[in-house]
Amino acid sequence: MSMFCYQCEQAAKGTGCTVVGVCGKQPDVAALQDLLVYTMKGIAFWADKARANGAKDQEIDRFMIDGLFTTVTNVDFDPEAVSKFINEGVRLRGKAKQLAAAYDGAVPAAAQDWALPASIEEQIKLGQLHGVKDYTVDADIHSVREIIMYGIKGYAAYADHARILGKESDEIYAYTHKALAAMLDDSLDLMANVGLAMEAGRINYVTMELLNQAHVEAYGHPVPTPVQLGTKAGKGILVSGHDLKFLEELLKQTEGTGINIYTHGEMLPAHGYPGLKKYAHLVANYGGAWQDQHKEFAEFPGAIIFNTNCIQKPADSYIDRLFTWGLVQWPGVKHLDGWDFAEVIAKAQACDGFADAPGQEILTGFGHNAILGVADKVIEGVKAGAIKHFFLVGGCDGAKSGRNYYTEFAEQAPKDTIILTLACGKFRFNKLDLGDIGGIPRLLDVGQCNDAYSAIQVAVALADAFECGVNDLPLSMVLSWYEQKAVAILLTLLYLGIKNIKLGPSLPAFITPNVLNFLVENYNIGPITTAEADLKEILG
Ligand code: FSO
Ligand code: SF4
Repeated sequence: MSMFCYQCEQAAKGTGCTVVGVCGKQPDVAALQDLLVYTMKGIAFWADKARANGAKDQEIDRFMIDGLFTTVTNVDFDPEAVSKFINEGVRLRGKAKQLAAAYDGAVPAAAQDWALPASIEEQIKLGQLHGVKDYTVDADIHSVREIIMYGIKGYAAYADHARILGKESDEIYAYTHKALAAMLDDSLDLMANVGLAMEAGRINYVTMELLNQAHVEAYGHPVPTPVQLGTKAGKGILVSGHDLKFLEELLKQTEGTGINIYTHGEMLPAHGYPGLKKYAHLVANYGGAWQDQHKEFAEFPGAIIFNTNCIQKPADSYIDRLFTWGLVQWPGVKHLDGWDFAEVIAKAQACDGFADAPGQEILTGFGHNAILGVADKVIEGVKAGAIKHFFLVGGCDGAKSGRNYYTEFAEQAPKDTIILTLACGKFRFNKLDLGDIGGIPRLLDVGQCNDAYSAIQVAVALADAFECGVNDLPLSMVLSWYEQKAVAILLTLLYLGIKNIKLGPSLPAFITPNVLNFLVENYNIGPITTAEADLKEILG
């Protein structure tokens, strides 16, 4: 076995990638990411002890978030970049140990003073020893540890976006150290680990809330906004990822240049923010979800830049027009550090650009503020029987054919139901005309995956209005997962006590039968079947 990774829904054969990642991750990068995670557990051990003595360190705290986000699916494919992180991690492990000076108990291997080999080849060998297959506890505890690890990786992405907008929370850092340190403590039993997993759900909620605050303070509450799917005459830059601050800076730097900015994938909801939509050259959304990038990027006659996942192996047809920024990296793709986008702008100027070809318009911008702004109408609709049920059909998209389920679900949902959606899975059905109920569109795009926070606010407000619990509302969650941010969101929903979630297109490879039973017994979580059967079951 040259590698082992099973952190995402694409895990080969439903069990794990062992030769090369289905995502394109090579065994060398997999081993280096494993070594980085191992290094971070060592840092966490000391940082947690240091915090118990009241000693905190901003450099260490921020490093952990960046390091974890780096190992999320479809983010960093560059061995040199991951190796740099490990080097830095070993230095910070020493710093954390110094801060925890008074400790003289037992020290787990990851936190000891192991030296990092200078060559990347030797680092890869070391990484191969410390992957997820290397565990000393029973399989169920290991499974829960992996759930926690992926939940933390997921919220690390959101914490990174929030920090870029100037928002940090010590609660997030404290839990991250505590939970990673707990992964080195074999004395913790299964239920202690389950408790830590629920806490990861709470911390993800805190992180999504922080990011929501950061977005709203910077750009205002999203408002319902039509988004053009066609093209406009002129040069263009396509922005993929989740980072709104990046988009704002690019919009500022391209103002008056004649370059039009197009959003891709999870950047679509950016069109709903007053502070971003005010730029006239933010013209349209181009293409569908991340897994269609090969075909769509080849046809985009401009520069393309990723500011977060999901990047795929670039094709020769567009690699010279492709850029990465932030933590996303692919060997051979031009990476930009900092906030000067002159190179992307120059590339866009040198490309052909588009002709005018207006297309369909779709709606976005239904954050909780917008939906709750018409709460009276919604509540009246439910009371009068015009709205029978709400569905949250949200989550990630991916390449598997079983994901047609979500399109069929949206198509077959009865006309007296409303569908809230978020994240990139929406591209399966967001061009359908589902009509409206008394002026309220039947399909409401709440935003990015992190805007699960907004969907939760809507659910809680409805529960308050009807004086019941969220589980008693005529609301069902039908979720699609792909990578670790979805794990974080699922943990949040479980932490909030939400039951009866349907999950697809397949269940995670890192969940053992016993852990799955626990989730079924306590939360009645279940796999999707067919749209027809699930709708029938939900609607009785
Ligand atoms: Fe999708 Fe990719 Fe937003 Fe993920 S673009 S799959 S869950 O990174 O984060 O929804
Ligand atoms: Fe496989 Fe997913 Fe891991 Fe990539 S991230 S190696 S596709 S399990």
